[in-house]
This record gives sequence, structure tokens and C-alpha cells, in this order.
Amino acid sequence: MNEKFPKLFSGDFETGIEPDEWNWRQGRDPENVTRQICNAWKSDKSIKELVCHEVIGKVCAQLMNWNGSRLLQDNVLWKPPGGKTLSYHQDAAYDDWISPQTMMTCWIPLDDVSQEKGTLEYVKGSHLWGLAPPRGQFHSPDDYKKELTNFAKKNDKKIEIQYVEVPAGGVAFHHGYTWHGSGINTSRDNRRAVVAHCVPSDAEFHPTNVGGTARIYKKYKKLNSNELEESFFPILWTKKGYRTNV
Ligand SMILES: O=C(O)CCC(=O)C(=O)O
Repeated sequence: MNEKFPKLFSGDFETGIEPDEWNWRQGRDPENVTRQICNAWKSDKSIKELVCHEVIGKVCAQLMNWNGSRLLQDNVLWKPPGGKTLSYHQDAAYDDWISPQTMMTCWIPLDDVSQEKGTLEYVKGSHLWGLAPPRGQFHSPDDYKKELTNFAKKNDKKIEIQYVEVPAGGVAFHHGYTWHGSGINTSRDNRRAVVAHCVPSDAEFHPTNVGGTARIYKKYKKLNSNELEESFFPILWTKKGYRTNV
């Protein structure tokens, strides 16, 4: 999977289809930032096999007590040596265009990860803190904990951080309300990850909301229907045994 990263970020897409978001391009953007592609599954068959895996859908549904799971979006993240931060945020804050506004995320590092490599960090118990609107700079802020600190101060919350330190191919699941982010990669190694963001299989487009990432993803809304079309938001698993033939 790691061999796919340079190809994807240079625009060499196996299926000939460009991903929905491609935030870093070889030669155009600074070397020392975290590189991100969203919905690489449309561009690459191996990424599709991974992020559309039935087991990811099943675990997300079981953790959230849903009847099934659907892939809302994937991320391919590449934090090179010296790669900068990603701001603390709550994933579900970006999907107000989905009803219900919720999420469960499966994060899969492709390198051994530790605090010095700028691994993913969670605030323990923060999935119980409710949802705040997304704020501030997401990529490479100088103080990647600024939004979290502001929220915690205002709401009298105690911050206790858990670093995800697992071997390559490990996995972490987080609730859409969990505050999380990541620091600078101070090691000499790459820190790469593939992420599947899931919503309930019966989720729909919110009829009117256009916050968060709606500008990019609401273009997949059909006329006169709030249904999420499986070609763009595949169903990974349901209790009844249904799954989109991806
Ligand atoms: O890998 C990271 O640093 C951030 C990942 C993230 O924000 C997510 O999986 O929701």
C-alpha cells in the first residue's frame, strides 16, 4: 500500500479518476506538510479494497449501534519526516450536510507510529462533550491544540491525551465527536495512514445544511431526493447482509 503513495500524490491514478480532494501535489506544495487525498478509493483499486472492507463497516456499525455502515469518505495521509501538524477537530463537525450528523472512523497507520512520528492523538472521553462547529486552520497550524484548548476552557473540560502508538497495519477507531489531531513528525521516517470515515447505512443528505465539506460532497445529491447514492457512498455492511458491490 505504501508504494501507492508517491503515485497517487503525483497524479498517477490507476482508474483514471481524480479523487474528490487532492491537497498536496509534488513540485507545487511545500515538502514539510502533511499531504492529504480524500476519496482515493475512486482512483485506486487497492485503496478501495481496504477502505470498503466489510469488516471495517461491521465494526463501525457495532461500535455505534447502527444497523449498517456506509463509507462517507476516505483519507490518504502522508506525513513525511518534519511533516507539520493537523489541528485538533471533531470529524462529525464537518458533515452537517448528513442526517444524522454522526460518524465513526477507522484509522490505519501503514508505518509503526509513536508520539515522535506525529501519530494520531485523542482526547480521552471527548466523544461525550457534544459537537462544536469546525473552526480555524486545519492544515499545519502553529498551535495545533488551539481550538481544543479554547473549547475545553469555555466548557470547563479537562484534557487528557492518548497517543495512538501501534505497529504498521494496526488500527484505531474513533467516534465522530472525539477531539483528535496530530503533531509534527520529528523522526526520520514517513508516517502514512489510510482512513475510512463511516456513517449509518441509512443516513441521508441533510435537505438544507451546507456547512463543513458540503461544498465538495453535496454535488453528489440527486434532484428531488436526499438519498446517498451507493456509487459515491457505498454500503460496507448491514445487519441484513446487504453490501454495495464495489
Ligand atoms: O492522521 C492524522 O493525523 C489525522 C487523522 C484524522 O483526522 C482522522 O482520521 O479523522
